[in-house]
Parts: sequence; C-alpha cells; structure tokens
Amino acid sequence: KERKAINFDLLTSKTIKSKRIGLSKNDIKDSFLENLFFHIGRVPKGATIMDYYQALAYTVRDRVFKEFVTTVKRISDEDLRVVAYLSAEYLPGPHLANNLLSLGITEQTAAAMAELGIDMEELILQEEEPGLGNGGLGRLASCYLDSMATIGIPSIAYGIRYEFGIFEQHIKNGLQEEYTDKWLQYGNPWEVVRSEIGYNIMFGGSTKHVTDSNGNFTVNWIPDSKLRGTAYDTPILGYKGYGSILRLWRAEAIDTFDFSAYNKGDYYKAVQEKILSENITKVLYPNDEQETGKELRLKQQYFFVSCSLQDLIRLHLLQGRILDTLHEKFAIQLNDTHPAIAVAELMRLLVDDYQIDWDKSWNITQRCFGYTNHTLLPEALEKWSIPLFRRVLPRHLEIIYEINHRFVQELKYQHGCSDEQLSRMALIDHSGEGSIRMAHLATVGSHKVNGVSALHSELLKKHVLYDFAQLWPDKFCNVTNGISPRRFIALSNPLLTGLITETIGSGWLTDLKELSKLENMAEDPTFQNKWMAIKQTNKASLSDHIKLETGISVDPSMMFDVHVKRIHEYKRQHLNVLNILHLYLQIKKGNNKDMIPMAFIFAGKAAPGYFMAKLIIKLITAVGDLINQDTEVNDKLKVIFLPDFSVKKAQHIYPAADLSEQISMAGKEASGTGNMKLSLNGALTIGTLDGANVEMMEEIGMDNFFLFGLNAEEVQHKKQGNYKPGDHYVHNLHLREVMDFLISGALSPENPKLFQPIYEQLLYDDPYMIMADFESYLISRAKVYEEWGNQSNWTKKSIINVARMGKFSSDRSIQDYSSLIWKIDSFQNRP
Ligand code: B1N
Repeated sequence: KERKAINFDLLTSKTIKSKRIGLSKNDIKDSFLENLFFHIGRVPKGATIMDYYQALAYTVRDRVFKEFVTTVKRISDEDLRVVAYLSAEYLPGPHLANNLLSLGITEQTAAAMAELGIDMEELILQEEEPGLGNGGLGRLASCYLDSMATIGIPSIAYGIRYEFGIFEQHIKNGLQEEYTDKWLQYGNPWEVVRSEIGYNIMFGGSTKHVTDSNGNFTVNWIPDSKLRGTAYDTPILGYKGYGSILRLWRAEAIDTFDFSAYNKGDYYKAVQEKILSENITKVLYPNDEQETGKELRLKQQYFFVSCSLQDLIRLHLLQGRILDTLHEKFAIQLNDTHPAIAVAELMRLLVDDYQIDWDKSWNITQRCFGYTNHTLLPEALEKWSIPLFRRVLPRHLEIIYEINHRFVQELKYQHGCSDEQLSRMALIDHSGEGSIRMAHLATVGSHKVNGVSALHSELLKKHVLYDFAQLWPDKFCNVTNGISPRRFIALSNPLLTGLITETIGSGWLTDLKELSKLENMAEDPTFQNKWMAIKQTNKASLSDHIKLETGISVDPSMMFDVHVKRIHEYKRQHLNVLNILHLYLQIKKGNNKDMIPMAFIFAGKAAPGYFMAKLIIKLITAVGDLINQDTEVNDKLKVIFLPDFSVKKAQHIYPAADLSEQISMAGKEASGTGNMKLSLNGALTIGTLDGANVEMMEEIGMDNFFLFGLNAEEVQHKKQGNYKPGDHYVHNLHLREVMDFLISGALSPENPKLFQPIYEQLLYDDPYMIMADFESYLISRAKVYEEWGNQSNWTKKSIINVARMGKFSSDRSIQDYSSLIWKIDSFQNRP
C-alpha cells in the first residue's frame, strides 16, 4: 500500500525552528524541562542528578537523531554505497559531551543548565560508558565511526550489545579484582530498541542434502536451537558532520519456538532454554590478544555476524536491488578475525537461502569483504577446533571445507604449489583434532587485507600471511591507525584546544595536518609559557584525581611518566618497573644529587586468567607501596597505579602526561594508538621501533623522540641465535642489582617468593627481551632527564610533537580505507 507522503523537510528543516531540535539556549532549556516532565516523569524538586542527566541525554539525542535521519535520507535518495563495519568490540566512551561537541552546542547547553541551577559538568560525569571492548581494537572501531560520520562516509557499524562489558577493575592489597560492569543499570538513554528489526539465528543440529525431482540440489540445515537477535541502535554524530549508527544485537529467546514439542510440557526446561539463549550476549570475553577457544565465544561471533548480514540483505532488497549486486552497495570490513565467520555465513545465505550458484556467490562474497589484521601474536590468531565447530555450526563447516577444497585445487593446478605450501595455506590445520584458521578464511574470502601500521603490514606479509602475499601481492595493503582528534584533544584537553584554536584557527579539528602551523610558534617564549601553563594545570587536575582515587599525593611539578594500556608481557610494563627500582636503589645509595622528581603513572586491565599480567600489577603496586611511603625517596619518586582504566579515565590522563612509555618488544605491537593520543597531547615518547612508533618518529623527527632497544629484525635474529638473558645479568651491574632486589623479599616481606616467577622468566627465558633492552632503555632515559633540565627546550619539543601529528588522525585512516579498499566517496567529495 502506498504510504501517504510525509513531508520530511517539515520535521528537520532549519527554518521551521522546531523547539524539539532547536540549538539555542532557550530551545535546549525548554526541551530539557519537557523531557524531565514527560519522559522521566519528574518535577525539578524531586529529581535526582541521574534524572537530570537522563533528561539532558534525551534532549541531545533528539538533536542527534535529526542529523542521523537527514544522513540516512540522503544515502537512500542517492542510493550511495555504504560501509558495513563488523566488529565484536566497540569503546565509544561517554556520549553526552561528544554529542554536544559534534552539535556545537556545548556552551549554550551549559548556559541553559546554569539558568536552572544545574552544573552541566556534573551531569556529564554521571554517564557510565559502554565498555564493549577490551582496548585498542575496540576504541579504534569507535574512532573510525566518529571519522566516517565526520567526513561523510555512509556507514553502519554492527556489533554485540553485551549486557556486561569489560569488568570493573578494583585493586585490593595491590591485586586486581574483577567486578561485573553495570553500564545498563540506570538504563541507556542513547539507544533505541528496534524490536521489529530482528533475525532468527540457528545453532547446532545437522544438515540434509537433497535433490528434488527437477534435479535441483539443496542443503537443509536442521538446527537444534534457534534464537532471535534484536537490533539496538545508537546514533553516532560526526563533528559538525553527518550521522551514522551503531547497531548492536541482543540475543533473545524465540517465544514461538515450540519447546513443548521437544520437552513434553517441561516448562522449566523451556525457561532454561530461554536463559541459555540470552546468555549469548551476556558478557564480553575479557581477553585481549589471547584466544580461549570457548564455545560461547564462537556463538557470539556467529550470532552477531549472521544478524548483521541478514540485515544488510534486507536493506539491499529494500532498495529494490537484487543480491547479485550486494558488493556494489556494501563494503563490509572485518575488524580482525572475530567476525571472519561472515565469509562462510554470506556464502550460506546466498547459496542455501537465495539459491545463487556457488561461483557467483563466491564472487559476490570476495568483492564484499575486506579484512583488517590487528595482531601477529600467535596466541591471538583465532583457530576453532573442528569438533567444536561441527557441534555449533555444522553447515558452515561443510561450506568451509568446500571453500578450502576449491582453494587447494586452485593452488595445486593453477599455481603449482607444493604440498608443503598447501598445508601451510589451507584453511584447515590437520594437526591434533584439527582446527580452522580464521585468518586464512578471512584472507581467502576478502579482496583486500590490511595491517594497521607500515611495520605491521610488512611483517604480516613476511611471516603470518607470507604465502598469501606471494600469491596475491595486490591483495595486501597498509592502513596506519589513527585517532579521533575530537575525542582525544577537543574533549579531553579543552585548554590546549583553546590555545591551538586561538593560534591557528579551528580548521585543525577536521584537518589535523593544519597543526603543522604550530611549528612557527615552537620557539616563541610567550607561546611556550602558555603551553607549559596548560600542561601544569592538567597535571594538577590529574594529581587531584589521583589523590581522590588512591589517597596518594603527587606534586604536579614532578615529571609525569605515563604507561597506560592493557597489561601484557609484550608491552613490557615490567621493563618500566625495573628502571623504577634502579632509580630507587640509586637514591638509597645517595646517588640522587641531580635526580629529576618523577611520578610514574600506570593504568590498565589484565585479562582475569593471565597470571603474569596480574603479577605485574602486583609488582607495580608493591613498588609503589615501598616508594610512596619512604620519606627518603618520595620527594623524588612516586609510583601510581590508577585502577579501572577506561575511555573516561584515559581522557583525564593523556592531557597530563610529560613522557609517554611505548616500550613493547619490537615486532609485537601491531600499531598502538595510545602512543598517538599521548603525543597529540604534548607528551614526548620514549619507545622502541614498533608498530606506529616507527611512523611517529618519522614524522616527529629523531631529535624529538627517545628511541631505544632492538628493532624487529634484531629481535628475530637474536631469537634465532642463542639468546642468553643471563649474560646481561652478569655483565650489567645495574640490572643485576634490580634483579636481585626483586627477589630480596623487600617488595613482599609477607611472601618473599612472590615475584620469583617474573625473576625466573627474565633470567632464563625472557621471551620479550627485557634483559637485552634494559641498558639501552636506561641510556635513552638519561637523555630524557637531560632534555627535561631545559624546560624551554622540552616545551619546544612538545609543541613540535603536536605540530607533526597530523598524519595520525583517524580521518586520514578512513580516507585511506575509502580510497584503497572501499572505493567510496565521502559526502564531502560529492557535488
Ligand atoms: O589492536 C589495536 C592496535 O593498535 C594494537 O597494537 C593491537 O594490539 C590491538 C583479540 C585483540 N590486536 N588484537 C587485539 C583484541 C581482542 C581480542 O579478543 C585480539 N587487539 C589488538 C588497533 O589496531
């Protein structure tokens, strides 16, 4: 039936000045009060601060939706090609302040609130952020969504609506304890549930291959359970730009599913099934770069991928198109292998459900997908055991076997590959009970594969996907990661943002290369003074926060040396600790004449089952306990572990850093993005030639970067040789002193052997070459102290760091994806 035409413009036009979307102080105030009365059902007198926050969130959401629907209308009218970003993780951070910034209404909103006697900053602090990711990979997905919406790349981002996101980290007796995250406990004003947008998802059972009387061959999958995925939408607004959407799927039981037929009226069992269905989206796996091979994780991956692909097909057909052209309409990006099952699922949908022949389906599939690899760590490369896979996804196993069979035939007969090559490249690893190599499935099923920094992309081609890169050199490319300057300066560091804008105008926020104009100012004493004053204010503010959170006082005039990221051995937080112990021992020996007062600030979560990472947290806090209370050293040294690192906390920390620790073993950190966030806020970096550090140093210049350590090649070489970490212990007095101190019991009188596992690993195995890099680290640190001694010079370097960070905007990354992989024009580049 023809729908009555709705005059869309009437609802969104600027000339109508609808109060509901008006941007003036008075419109915002009126909307806020309306929302408080009619949406929350409160009068100001009875309202709590949370009620106020929610009323403001709804007020802002209306305005965000206006931009979003405007963008959707344009995509639909112009029938534009769209990016579908598939990621198991997102870390958007708090929405309120970001949306105010994007709408350009921060000031008038604060004024409107002030007129009502409400402090807007206090409301902003009420928001619980969605912790739907572990770390860099999830935050990258959110930066990319911000950039796509800012530049105007039509996009939809798909993921999982975990009821419990990343755990809350508490520190008790210096140890990490995990508590469930409760981000939904007061509701979520930013999302809308689309109950009508839902898909059935099947698991388990068996398949039946049938040939009908016409000789047509079909496969029926007879599952043993089904559930439904329902869409929850959060509109995402780009900076003064366009809208996008984060569509997260929640698992629900299907009421119409006839349990009683199976269970003969066993009501409790039926309820049990319901609970089991809903378990799928209950909780985020808290393992960053560590594979667990758990059935529920595979189910999560398949669940969200199938919902997302079914949704794309629906949207495609809705536009009156046929499936043969799916790849013309959508560029589907796989954020690591977590959604790689999409390759098999799209084949299933096309071949089984829509009866498109295999070759045509495969062509569509390959042209739809791009795959981004984020890690070379062997323990993070996803593999699924075949028995498990068969149990959960029997039809997909058949499809993967078929893809593998055809691929192997092609390798053998078209490319003349040897048996060794075949077994290296196959999708199936036949060792043990057999497993599926998801990175291979993603590579074979995509038309482009990219790494996330220049070095990482090279290593990917040289090692993990070597044979594939030989076979298809054009398939491989690099897109260096980037960060959102809106989130990580404009929101995080308003003072620096103000100074930069008053100096070079505001264009830099959407064209980060414009920061280079600051370079002229690097030696200007007045500008340097303003720059230093801002850093000082930010440090004082972090210092207050540290006092509040940990009870420890930190003098803001100390150098703030910041090491914040997931705790992982390859990131080498313990190398940092060894140096701190070295400084401590020097002070104790009286060698502290010219020592620069330093505050070492750590934050980051450890995977709950990762023994060494948790022990490293304990080590940091034990060193802190020793040092912070010792009046002989604590005016020179402080060691802080800030609990429960999150986007919100990070925004507080980055602006206050003087020195950024990026000290992973070369070849291990695919890119890193914290390195970029700290540098963009004026910290100088001490780091290895790893991940994006390499490109940062190229941009910033050797003179403004503290480089140390083995490079990736030297690491490889040493590993292949006869690396003896003990030699460094023997030959380096400082190293010997700190190592001995580690097990002296001074750090853990109640349990002198506590840190023995770290000690022994370093001395006898040292997989992350801490012993090998220690001396070089100390030498580089000596340069840091020297440079710090001349504050004007340091400030100059800090300004230069910021001025040369233009490349690392996520807007640039998205432009690279658009031109190299997606072949999509932004709105900005369209007439
Ligand atoms: O992805 C980030 C990079 O900047 C980091 O260098 C990289 O370590 C990170 C399994 C991962 N790689 N792999 C993961 C996360 C969760 C999980 O369950 C692996 N995270 C990264 C963005 O490119």
